[in-house]
Amino acid sequence: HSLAELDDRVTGCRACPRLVAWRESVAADPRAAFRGQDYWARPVPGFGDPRAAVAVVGLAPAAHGANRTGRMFTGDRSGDFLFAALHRTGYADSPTSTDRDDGTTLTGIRLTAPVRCAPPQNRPTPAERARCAPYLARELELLAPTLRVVVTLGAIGWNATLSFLATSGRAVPRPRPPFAHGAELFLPRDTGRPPLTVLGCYHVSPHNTFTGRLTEEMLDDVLRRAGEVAAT
Ligand code: DU
Repeated sequence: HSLAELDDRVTGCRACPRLVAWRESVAADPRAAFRGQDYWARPVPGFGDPRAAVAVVGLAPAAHGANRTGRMFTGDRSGDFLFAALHRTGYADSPTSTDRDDGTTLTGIRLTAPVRCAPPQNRPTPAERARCAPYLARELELLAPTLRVVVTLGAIGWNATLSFLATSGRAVPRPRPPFAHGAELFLPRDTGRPPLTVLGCYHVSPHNTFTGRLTEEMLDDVLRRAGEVAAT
């Protein structure tokens, strides 16, 4: 099936009782600034170009961010930092993404995550991650004809991506290379599949961006590197 069909399946998922309860309880108790808004309160599908050469794999929706707006990396400070960078580096036609109907589009890149529901304390359990993993796997398979680079934001995205690639028969080294900012894992062409590069980048959360652990320049460099690799 298609990405649109996958998005529909993701959006209707109720597989994890704890996450269903959490995403709905957050919606029932909106932040003061968002009072009166209808929270999305459902799993969040990927967003962006269905023929992307680059995928960005984050962690999970934020309770008052993507769980509110229904679009990946939209409605919180992590997303603001990422979309500004996507605009500076030419992937986004707008420096902001505020809600799922704002008309913002991405070219050459698609944003996704290994977990689609906002988890309590931003911490999905291993069982929740395992139940959600097939959605990322299917999304990356559907993107495979055009995909050349996966930018992983943080160790969870890195590990989820490497797990998928190893399971799908790609030559992921053992032991697995650990996540690091600036890490690059190159997987050569095999059995007709084009080469694929995985890039590690610190997550765009305020925890990293407010402290200067991840600067605008560092993120722009990773996104430009992704474009450069995708073009080779
Ligand atoms: O309706 P649609 O053309 O399938 O687009 C759905 C959604 O994806 C829309 O909000 C724009 C976004 N999108 C994008 O960002 N880049 C593309 O190349 C195509 C669609």
